[in-house]
Amino acid sequence: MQRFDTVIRGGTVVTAADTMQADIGILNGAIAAIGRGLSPGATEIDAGGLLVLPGGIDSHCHIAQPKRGTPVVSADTFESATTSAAFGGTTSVICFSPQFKGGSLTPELRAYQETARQSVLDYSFHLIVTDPTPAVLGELPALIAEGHRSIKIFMTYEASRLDDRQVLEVLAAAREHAAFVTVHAENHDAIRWMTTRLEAAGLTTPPYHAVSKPPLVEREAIHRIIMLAELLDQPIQIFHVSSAQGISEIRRAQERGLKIHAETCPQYLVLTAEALQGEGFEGAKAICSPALREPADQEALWQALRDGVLGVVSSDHAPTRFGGADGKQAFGAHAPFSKVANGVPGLETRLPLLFSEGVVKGRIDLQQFVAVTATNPAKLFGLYPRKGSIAIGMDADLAIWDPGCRRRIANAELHHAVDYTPYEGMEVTGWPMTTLVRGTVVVQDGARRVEPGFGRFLARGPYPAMQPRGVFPTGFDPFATTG
Ligand code: DUC
Ligand code: ZN
Ligand code: ZN
Repeated sequence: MQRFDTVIRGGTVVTAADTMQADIGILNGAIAAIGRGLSPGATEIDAGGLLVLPGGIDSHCHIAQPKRGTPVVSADTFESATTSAAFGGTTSVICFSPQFKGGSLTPELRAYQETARQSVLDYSFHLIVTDPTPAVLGELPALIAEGHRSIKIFMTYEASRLDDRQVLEVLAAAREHAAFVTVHAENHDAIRWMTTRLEAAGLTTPPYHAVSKPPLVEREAIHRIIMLAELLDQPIQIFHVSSAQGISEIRRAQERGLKIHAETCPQYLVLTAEALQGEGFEGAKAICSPALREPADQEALWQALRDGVLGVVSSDHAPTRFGGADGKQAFGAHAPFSKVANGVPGLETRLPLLFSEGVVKGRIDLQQFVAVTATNPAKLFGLYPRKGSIAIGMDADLAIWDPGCRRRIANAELHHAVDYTPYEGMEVTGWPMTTLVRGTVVVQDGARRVEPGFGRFLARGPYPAMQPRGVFPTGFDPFATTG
């Protein structure tokens, strides 16, 4: 009779393909058996009446990310951020190691690796490239070979944006050295122009943040990055898609067979631009980029999740305090919107919000929920088949959910170090009760059960989603060696 370290007994097991009544037997951190009436485990977890889901993979979250040239700091440490994520049913995170203009990638990465040693969850990094000089591009092959298989680029923000020529250089380097590219797509000059005009008119309160960056600035940049990626045949993922207009560009590209992937985030599914209207400076809590949109955009996002045009829901967790001199009010309690740090916190609430607003309200089904929160990000970023589903041999990264648990979101009960949540007071149905990583219980009965440092770095090798198609629009292959 096979002995297991742990058996999760009597739950409803859900994957992106199936729902089944089954026990899960775990041995040496991996799923060793899925079946009925499994033999006893050294530890038994009763999942009767509960759902057993793959642990969430949050493939876009800013955790203790170093910043330069700003008084704003990350409120979270790796410990607080990953603890918070674990309480929300997430088991792996992919966060960002930045490069700063004039600097290089490798020393920043080495310092960030040290910080990340406090992680409670398994983790991996995207490399942010803000200044693709030949020297910086020359660092990429070794770093990619080390397992940092994805690069993040920005089309806006003064400190980080690339022009189109630089975008092409990064896409080309990624293609040549087998890395994937993720993109923040907004038209920088259009935003700057609108911001200058709004400021001249004295319109600087938080609601004007959304006026300064309407959906068309997202649409234009999405269209442009798709064209640039097509030119040299490089698969990409577009981050935090917020608008119906943005989706229309992505849908068109996918229908043409291009390897264009895209994600959205709970803030765009759950909040609208109305959240920027709060009393006094309260609206600054909802300043994020792209900006919050209208109900019709939300409808388009839900439809795109159902259709598969949007394949991932990440948090874009941005751990900026609301109060204090190092948060959203760093430039004053009534700073113009252009001076307010962008982003909302959301590691812990990502899955409960999507479950409640998506599955419980019938907008997506359980299979779609698992796909966009775990299986798809695992496949898109090279963590599959180690992570992202429930199958024999995979890491036993699991979240055991009470689908009927009703909870009112309160920042005081979350585990991040940020002093607010934009979802304060929202009622949700469904919350993860127990989270396991590699078979070890990380969160149970409202307490963390592992020490900081339990998390492991996830090196990523080449994988199918990042493979180019081998199709060039001109017929000329810019990567062919001439002989
Ligand atoms: N937008 C970003 O581009 N990054 C962090 C947070 C945000 O809202
Ligand atoms: Zn971004
Ligand atoms: Zn981000």
